[in-house]
Formats: sequence, structure tokens, C-alpha cells
Amino acid sequence: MKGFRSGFVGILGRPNVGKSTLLNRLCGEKLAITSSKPQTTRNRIVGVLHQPGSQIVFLDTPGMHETDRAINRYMQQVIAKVAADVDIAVYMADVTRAHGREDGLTLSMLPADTRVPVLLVVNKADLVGSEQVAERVELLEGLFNFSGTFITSAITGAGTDQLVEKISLMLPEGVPYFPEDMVTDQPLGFRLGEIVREKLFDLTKDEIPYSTAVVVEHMATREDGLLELGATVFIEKESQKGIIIGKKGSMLQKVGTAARLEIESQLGRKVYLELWVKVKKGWTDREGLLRQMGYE
Ligand SMILES: Nc1nc2c(ncn2[C@@H]2O[C@H](COP(=O)(O)OP(=O)(O)O)[C@@H](O)[C@H]2O)c(=O)[nH]1
Ligand SMILES: [Mg+2]
Repeated sequence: MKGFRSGFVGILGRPNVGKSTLLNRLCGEKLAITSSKPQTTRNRIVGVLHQPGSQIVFLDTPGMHETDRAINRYMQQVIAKVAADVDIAVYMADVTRAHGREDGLTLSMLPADTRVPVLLVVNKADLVGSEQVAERVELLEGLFNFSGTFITSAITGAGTDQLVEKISLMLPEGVPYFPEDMVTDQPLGFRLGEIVREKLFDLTKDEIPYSTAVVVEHMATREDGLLELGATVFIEKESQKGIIIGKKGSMLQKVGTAARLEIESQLGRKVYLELWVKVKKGWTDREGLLRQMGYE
């Protein structure tokens, strides 16, 4: 298509800098789950921004986190694959937290191809003064040759229009990758499972969120239009069962209600959600089991 621009933009950065919040903000829709806890995102999440004359395909990624469990190796592969296959990369930093080892590691995972422009996004600027922002920008610009710097708040949206404008100008000429009514390539079952996982991140503590995976096993529309959903929450240890279920089932019920309400509001229809809990011993460190949880 003459004059049309399109391309893939990878969003990379340490856990919890606001990558998924930014993706949602840029696409105007909640496509990726977010939480105040690190390592919420495990897969590559696609968000498509359709504009007159261009299409930007954003790729949200897990954060770079150093542990040698199978699930972390998987997440690092997701990052590496995205970095190897984008037209533009966005390196995101959280200005409220000191530049640390995982920020440095992420810098080393940016596209090896030096022709791929990398944009610096210093996020959470709503939480600090301009001096602190300027200091971070100076530090980061000294570490890498960025093709542009943006100060943003993914929460308020400040600075994000400028980022989109710059990306739009830098995109290569090409055809649209997605039809106009498509904002993500995630299957519905995956998206709904992610919403349950987000509530587990919100409502449970310590290692519990990291030990859970959610698989939607049943999805059917009843005659009265109600959407019937059944999902299994996998955990790693027998001892976690009590915590996830809670006293008289109170925790599972809280998670289920929060997830159902959000699913209903996203889909605009009534939902019946049933959750089951199953133990898969040590699944986060077992390659074969990762696949069963949808991480492949
Ligand atoms: N105040 C503020 N909070 C933010 C901003 N961006 C993200 N957050 C919060 O930071 C946390 C991590 O965000 P998330 O998008 O899940 O980070 P990710 O791990 O990089 O994907 C969440 O609690 C977000 O609400 C921002 O610009 N300002
Ligand atoms: Mg995320």
C-alpha cells in the first residue's frame, strides 16, 4: 500500500516499570493484565493501534528477571524473540526506582541489529520531580545510543502522544498486519484466564501469585445468553491449596468474584465463572508442564 506505514514495536524493560500499563494506554483498551507486583506478564502480548495511514503493532513482554527456573527461561526467550523481530524497540525505565542490575540486563537484550531504533521511555514521571527525571535521562542516555527520549506517565497518559507520533514517523512503509477490527491476537480463553491471574496477583501474597497458572477449560453460552466459564488455577505445592482456597473457600470466592466482574465489564455480558484448584508439583520449573499451562 503506497504511503501506508506499519511495523512491530517491542516494549522492553525490567519487571514492574509499567510496560503493560503503557500497552493498554496506547491501544486504549485493557489487553494486558497489570499489577503492583513484578513479573505479572509471562507471554508476549500483542496490542494493535490503528491510525489513519499507519498501523503500530505493540508487543508487550515479560520483564527481565534473573532466576534459573524454567518459567523464567521461558520468559527470557519471549523477550529475546521479540527483540530479534521488531522494527522499533522501546526501552522502558521506572524513574521511581534506582537503575539496577535488571535494567542493565535489559539494555543488553535490546535488538542486536543496530539499524533497529531504540526509544527511551522514562515512566512514572507523575510520581517524582522534574530534577529526578532529568538525572535518570542523563544516566540512561550515557549508557545507550537512543533514537529519542520520552518522559511518560502510563497511568495518566502524559507524554504518550509524543511517543506514538515519533513511532508513527519512524515506521517502515508496509501493509497492515491486522484487520481494522482486531486489537490483539490473543484467543478469548487466554485473555479471560489472564484476568483471573491478575486477580490472583492482586489478592494473594508472597510466592502464591508466582506459583499460579490459569487455564480456561470450559467456555459455553447458555440458552439465556449467559456465558459459562470454567477455569483451573494450578499451583505448585499441596501446602498452597489452603491459601488459595481460603477459609471456607473465601479466597477463591474473592478471586472469582473480582474476575467475573471484570470479565462481565469487558465483554458486556453476564458471566458464570467456576474456578477449580489443582496441584501440579513444581510446574514452574518443569519444561513439560509449562506447555500444559500455555507457556510454549
Ligand atoms: N504512578 C504510576 N504508576 C504506574 C505507571 N505505570 C505503571 N504504573 C503502576 O506500576 C505497576 C506495574 O505496572 P505494569 O504495567 O504491570 O508493569 P510491567 O511489569 O512493566 O508490565 C502497576 O501497579 C501500575 O499501575 C505510571 O506511569 N505512574
Ligand atoms: Mg507486564
